[in-house]
This record gives sequence, C-alpha cells and structure tokens, in this order.
Amino acid sequence: MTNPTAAVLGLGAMGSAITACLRDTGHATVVWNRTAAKTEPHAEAGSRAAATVAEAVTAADVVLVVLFDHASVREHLEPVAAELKGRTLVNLTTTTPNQARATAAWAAEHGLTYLDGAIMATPDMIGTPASRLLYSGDRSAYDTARALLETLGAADYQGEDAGLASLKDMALLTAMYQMFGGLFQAVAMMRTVGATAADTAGEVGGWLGAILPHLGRFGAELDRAAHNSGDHDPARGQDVDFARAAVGALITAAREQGVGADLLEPLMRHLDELAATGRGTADWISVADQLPIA
Ligand code: FVH
Repeated sequence: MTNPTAAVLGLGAMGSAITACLRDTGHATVVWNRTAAKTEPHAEAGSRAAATVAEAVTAADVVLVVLFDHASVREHLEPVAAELKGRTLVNLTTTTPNQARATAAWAAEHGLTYLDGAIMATPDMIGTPASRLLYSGDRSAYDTARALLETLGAADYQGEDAGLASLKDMALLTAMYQMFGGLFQAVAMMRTVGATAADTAGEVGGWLGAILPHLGRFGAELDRAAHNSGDHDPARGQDVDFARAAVGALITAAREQGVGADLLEPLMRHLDELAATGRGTADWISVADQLPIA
C-alpha cells in the first residue's frame, strides 16, 4: 500500500521538521507557507511547493496544519473548506481546548474529518523516540491517519472531545513553565553571590532529578484524598503550616538578596488561605484542590 500524501501548511521550525520527517519516511509531501521563500529548501529536498493553501490541500490525503496560532489556522482554513472535504485534517498548531473545540465544530459544520493534535516535542525531537504527540476528536480520522502520524513520534489518542489533547498539552506546559520559572528565580538568587547561571542550572537539574519521584506519591495521595471527600487532614506528608514557613523563608531569602519573589507569592497566598480557613494541619498538597474557580 502506498503512503498517503501529506500537505504541511506552515514551514516554521516545527512544520519544517515534520515535513523533513515525512519525506524521510517515504511520504510524498506538498508544502505551503505564508512566506513562500521557506518552501524552497523543501522543494530542493523533494517536496512539492504549493503557491496557495488550496493547491496544497487538493494535492493531499492528510493535511497537517502547523501554523502560529488559532487565528492563523482559521484565517487559512476557512476559505478552503470545500477543498478539505474528503481529506483528513489534522491541526497540530498549539491552541487552547476551547479553540480546538471551536475548530472541530467548524469542521463538523462543513462535513470535514478533523483531528486536533498537540506536539509534546521540540523540532529536533520529531521522528525520534523522544517525540510524543497527543490527538483528540474524530476517532476515525485518527485511525485513518495513524500510520502517518506515528512517523512523527508516539501517537497518543486522548478521546472524542477535540479539546482533550490541547488540555493535556496546556497542563503539561503549565508544569514546565512553572519549573523554568523556578530555575530563573534560583539563577537570580545565586547571581547575587557570583554563581554563573550554568552552575545554578546544573544544581537545579540535579536537585529536581532527586525529588522527581515525589510527583507520583503526590498524585496518588491527591487521588486517595479525592476518594475520601477531599480530606487531607491530618497531613500524611508536609502540612500547610510547615509549607507556609518554608515558602515564607524562600520569599524572605530572595528579598534579602535583593531579588523579587513575585513568582513564589501566588503559592504563598494559597497556603495562607488554607491556614486562614482552618486547614493549617492539612497536607500542603491540598493546594491542588483549592485551585478550581467556583
Ligand atoms: N517549536 C517548538 O518547540 C514548539 C513545540 C510544541 C508545539 N509548538 C507549536 O507548533 C506551532 C508552530 O511552531 P513553530 O515552532 O513552527 O513556530 P515558528 O517557527 O514561529 O513558525 C510559525 C509559522 O506560522 C506561520 N504564521 C505565523 N502567523 C501566520 C499567519 N497569520 N498566517 C499564516 N502563517 C502564519 C509562519 O509563517 P511565516 O512567518 O514564515 O510566513 C511560520 O510558518 C505553534 O503553534 C507552536 O506553538 C512548537
């Protein structure tokens, strides 16, 4: 059986990596980019360069959208709804869950086969074992495109709700950005005594590696408490009062070194609120239960 032909809309760092990977795995590729010059290296490497989105779409079985954001996706897909009919449309552009659902609803209105995707990889990881992509929405679209999608990285279908891949993407990226925020705070503190950022990054990496196994324990404990009416009191691990003292010391230490503590203050506010509502002896991981907005 011949491989499906893929159109790639968007040749930024990620679209280019995806196109190269598809070519390397024996797929015919047709590429379009707003700035046409970016199609040239791909055409030299064997892709077909399309002058318009419509031309790219009509040449393909599977259309991969790797644009900047939701607005650019809708701007370029809406005029080609008719041409997309009968093809599998996979949007890999980062969007919010509701934006993914809105695009899925638009696709359904036009009778299009739509799958939403989220890339848990950087461009250099595409096609390697380190690459993982999440998908959600139309299960038959996933099944149709699956073999092609698996060339990009492990393919992980999340469910029929088109927003699910994006939701997990946003949750994982939230944890990642908070971690990087912690690194930047540590670098700023250690620079006050002349430590290089590279040294601090190495120290932070070692420390985070050592405490990473706690994530699984926290997750299990949060689930256990959720099955017991959300009761975290008494604490099985560190309690809120202990965490308040610890985070309070971090904030004081940062300020003593002349470094802002505004990345830590939101966590402290949640701990303060737990203490103020009589939950000082509850496990501090109950912060997770306090975040939903009523
Ligand atoms: N790069 C990464 O590490 C991350 C990994 C996780 C997933 N993201 C998402 O992938 C989407 C594309 O990201 P990218 O890395 O390819 O981004 P850029 O290199 O900045 O290229 C952006 C492309 O989008 C085109 N573009 C921007 N605005 C428009 C528009 N209004 N109309 C049409 N195209 C537009 C841009 O075209 P040009 O500037 O070359 O003309 C590039 O092709 C993204 O959602 C990430 O969040 C990547």
